[in-house]
Amino acid sequence: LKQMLWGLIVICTCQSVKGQSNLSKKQRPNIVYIMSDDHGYQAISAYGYGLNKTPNIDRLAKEGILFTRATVTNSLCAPSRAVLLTGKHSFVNGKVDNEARFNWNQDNFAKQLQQHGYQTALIGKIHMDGLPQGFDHSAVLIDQGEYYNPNFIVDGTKKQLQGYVTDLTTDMAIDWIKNRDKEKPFCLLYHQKAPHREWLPALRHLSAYTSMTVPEPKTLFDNYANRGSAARTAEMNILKHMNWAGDNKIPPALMDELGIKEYLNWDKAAFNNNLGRMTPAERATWDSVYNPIMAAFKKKYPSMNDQELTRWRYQRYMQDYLGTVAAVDDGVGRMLDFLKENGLDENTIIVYTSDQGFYLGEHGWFDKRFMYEESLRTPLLVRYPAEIPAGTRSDALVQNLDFAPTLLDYAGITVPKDMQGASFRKLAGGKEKKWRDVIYYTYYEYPSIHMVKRHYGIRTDRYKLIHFYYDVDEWELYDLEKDPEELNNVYNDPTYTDVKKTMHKKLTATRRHYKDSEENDQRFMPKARRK
Ligand code: SGN
Ligand code: CA
Repeated sequence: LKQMLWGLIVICTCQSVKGQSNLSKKQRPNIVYIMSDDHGYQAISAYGYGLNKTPNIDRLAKEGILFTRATVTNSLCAPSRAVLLTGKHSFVNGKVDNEARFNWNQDNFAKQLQQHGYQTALIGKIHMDGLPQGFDHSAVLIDQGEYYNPNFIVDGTKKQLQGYVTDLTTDMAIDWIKNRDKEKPFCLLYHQKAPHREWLPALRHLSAYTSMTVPEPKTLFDNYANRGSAARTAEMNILKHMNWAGDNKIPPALMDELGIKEYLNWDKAAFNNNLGRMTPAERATWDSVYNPIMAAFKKKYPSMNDQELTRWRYQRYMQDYLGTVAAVDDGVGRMLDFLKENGLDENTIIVYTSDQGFYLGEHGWFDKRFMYEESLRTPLLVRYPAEIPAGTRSDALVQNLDFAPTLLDYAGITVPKDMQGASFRKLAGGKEKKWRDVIYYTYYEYPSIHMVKRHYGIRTDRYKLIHFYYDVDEWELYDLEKDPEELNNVYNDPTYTDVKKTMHKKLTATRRHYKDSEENDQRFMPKARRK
């Protein structure tokens, strides 16, 4: 008996030693975390919006789980990435907006995986200064990155690569797995720049996508009535605030000829810089597709009214946006095939998501930032046949806050206590039904491009309460069951008095739970604006 007890003690001590996962070496799954930039769930065919076809991303839905109501905590690029890495809200990890510095010295889940014997890599867009920490290898774009012949920082050294960014990112991601140390499990963060503005598709997709007609959303001509001032003053309307040259690809010379003025003073420069990166052969192919479109526009423009122009600009926007998604989907296909061919498909957790959602013309908008559904939600699909039944759908209120704890949980690593998210491993595996009933959201980047006011709020299964602050003090309440498009703020509607009360109570409790406060709201304002 004594010997047995000693044996037990030895086993237990070995397992809890730092550097060991709670799982045996063989069991530890690999992780391929795929994240694109600004990929709205509406542009994934598995979500059923009928805008485009993404057969490869859809494979993840068929073979794994699709979350219909996954959300982010702060709908902006760099803050979302900071939440992913740290498992903490923006006001805790410090990266509240695209400008704030991200402190790489703080803990992140890649560092945890590394400390527990995983080999890790980060390839593609990260949008944060400083050498990434937690990765054995990194090849990242500079800031937003470029579509054609982009610059990468490979393990600290800048290099210009030849080719199309989405394909290059996929090539590097696959090569890294090929050349890995086969004795160790791996975690790869494979982050696409696409479909971020200014939406330059790969040459192979130009013809098909520029000739498609995309269905219009019901709210394309939203007049922002029955809401607060935030929706009315935001600058992300397709007709009024989208760039003509950079975004819609109208050559600067044609803009001049037609008397179209830049809305942002870098519009023409963006067009020239983006297309200027192409080789002469690439440019010739591009021109062969876009020149006829622009010639037709030149004829039509003088007689177009605002409605016609909105429609034209919406089509131009969506054609290029969906065109860039096509290469992302090709990349997912190549990755899935590669994993399968190499016998890695059973023991690898594959995640597909975006850094946030995006407006594809809903409310007349592009961009994100708001706590309204299209930008609050993000696509999320996970494939892991060892645990997740094929073809599962879940409407649970999971968030990007949960990625770090979930992935650590799958790897058998104890989740650090200060991470604020929760592991959705059991939920995804169908082993648990219980889940949070409220999510918390914060947004800070104002005043800034797109002028979306600072706000925070909560969303439950049915309701959403938002507080816009800083230069206003406005509340909005939405009944998502009766008003899924969020066109009617019912905050002052007497029939919602009780709901309002309950939601306020929940908001206070949720702010307290995550350790957010008015002091925090103040702390992240420019000094001159603080109380
Ligand atoms: C740029 C874009 C914005 C976009 C931000 C943040 N303008 O500023 O439309 O919201 O990036 O995007 S652009 O004219 O410069 O393209 S994020 O995804 O990186 O947060
Ligand atoms: Ca983004």
